[in-house]
Amino acid sequence: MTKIPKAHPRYLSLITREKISEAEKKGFVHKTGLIAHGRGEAFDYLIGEKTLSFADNAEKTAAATLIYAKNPVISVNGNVVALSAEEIIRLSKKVNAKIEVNLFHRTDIRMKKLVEELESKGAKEVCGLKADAHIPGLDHDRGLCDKDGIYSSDAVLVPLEDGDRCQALKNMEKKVITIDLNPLSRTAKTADITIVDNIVRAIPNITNYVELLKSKDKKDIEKIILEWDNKKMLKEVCSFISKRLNSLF
Ligand code: PTJ
Repeated sequence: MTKIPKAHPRYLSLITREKISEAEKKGFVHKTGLIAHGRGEAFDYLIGEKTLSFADNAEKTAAATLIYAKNPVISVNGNVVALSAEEIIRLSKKVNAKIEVNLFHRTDIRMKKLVEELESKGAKEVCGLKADAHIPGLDHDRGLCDKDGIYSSDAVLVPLEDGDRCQALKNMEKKVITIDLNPLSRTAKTADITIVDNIVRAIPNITNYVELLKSKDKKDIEKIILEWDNKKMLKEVCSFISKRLNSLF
């Protein structure tokens, strides 16, 4: 790994970039995952590289949704494992969610490597290898899933993907939460709850909210979920970005 001095003004961003680059060398991240990461970095710059109030609210609503769900699943791809494996495992244990590896560039080798990586870091039940079910309407490998994983879930966290799986999961009447720094992505616009934040900030904050909300009454949890307006939030994000850009210079 390239040595990055702590005093560098872009230290955190450069460390995260190194993580992705190392994970690509190990075969966890697909080479196009580097492009996906760059897209995320650009949007993170636009929001000021911090968790804004609309993201914090979305993270709270995501926590409520995962607590409320009977059978929640966290779907992970190469980038997600590279950046947030430990935090994903911690969250999955707090809300009793399964973790499922679901890849666009699916190969047996990548699937096995990612499952093993998660297990070596303490994940108990990692789905994805069976691929004994199919999400209707998807004619690429993201449609492959486990019957006792994503297929039978009622709520799915689908971070870092811009595509058509979110709509297909919604067609199956699942509640879909995404984490995507790009508020304009297809997934961001389709999900029930979109968290416009960097995954490295978002997952720990969702876990904190799970700890705060877990002891609340079911009615209070339902209220948080019912009050969420995703479209309104996305409009607020776009308006925030445009105002921020206008006031910078
Ligand atoms: O591992 P695979 O084979 O499943 O491949 C994964 C790809 C690269 C296909 C997947 O990451 C992908 O769908 O890439 P896209 O289409 O570029 O979408 C990724 C989305 O995640 C983009 O909208 C980015 O803005 C966003 N993003 C990237 N990095 C982060 C992020 N959002 C939050 N935090 C990040 N660190």
